[in-house]
Amino acid sequence: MPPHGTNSPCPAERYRARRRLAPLRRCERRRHRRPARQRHVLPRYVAQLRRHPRVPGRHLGLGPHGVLESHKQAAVGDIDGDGYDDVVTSAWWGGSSGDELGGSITTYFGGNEGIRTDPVQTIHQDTPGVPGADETSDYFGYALSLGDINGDGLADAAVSAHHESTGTASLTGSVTVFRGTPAGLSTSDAKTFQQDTAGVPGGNEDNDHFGSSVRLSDLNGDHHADLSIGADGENAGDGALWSLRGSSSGVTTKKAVSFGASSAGLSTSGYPHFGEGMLR
Ligand SMILES: [Ca+2]
Ligand SMILES: [Ca+2]
Ligand SMILES: [Ca+2]
Ligand SMILES: [Ca+2]
Repeated sequence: MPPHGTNSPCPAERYRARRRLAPLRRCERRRHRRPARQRHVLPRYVAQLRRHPRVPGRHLGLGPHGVLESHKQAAVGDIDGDGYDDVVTSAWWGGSSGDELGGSITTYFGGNEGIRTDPVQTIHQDTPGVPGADETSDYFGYALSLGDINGDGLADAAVSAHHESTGTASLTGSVTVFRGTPAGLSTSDAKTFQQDTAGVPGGNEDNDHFGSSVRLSDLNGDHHADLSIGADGENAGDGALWSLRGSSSGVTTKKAVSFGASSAGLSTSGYPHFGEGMLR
């Protein structure tokens, strides 16, 4: 039998011949034989990809070998409000470029052709406006979340440095909040929260690891993302969670609450590390 797709009758033609129906017109034969031609569509498309780099995922976005600098943490949200989700990654072990000691986060904007692999900005604790200082093993970016805290439609960011030491409290931890703007995450009005921050329950102690997990989500339905913070080292490894409310002026400590493993009904024998992780 000659190969299908040349002059051999297609199934529709054979059916009509058996039923003694009028033969297909030329355009109808062409349409019915299309499945045979489609066998060449994929190789042709691949060839076009090789010839023309200006395709989604290549010219502006991720190509087959495109890699965003990251380790463990990444968050997605529309930071600049253009309708395309953006990506923030973290390199909390010591920075993506090697010149940050305590970790950094990097923002990549999305567009109609995918995520742009050229970074918009990299932020660490020595970036002007960011509270604190860039020190070895702060683990800035260890936990990361995006959500619209102030309700302006632009995603804001919560970033923890859960090994931050403050005063005499070693590895007590902190969480910094950045406002989303059309130019990226604003550092001029960044705010850092710790257990010693006025209005936050608890106090800074060694090995609290405040910020072992963070999550921005609207818990009370007022269209402002609220900030949940875990501290897996609280009370010698029992762990605890904090909830700080979002508002039009950002995260507020008004009505902030915290609860530990025992108040959640969990056994505190051993080291439960309540708040070590958080559902995304
Ligand atoms: Ca965007
Ligand atoms: Ca620091
Ligand atoms: Ca916002
Ligand atoms: Ca809320």
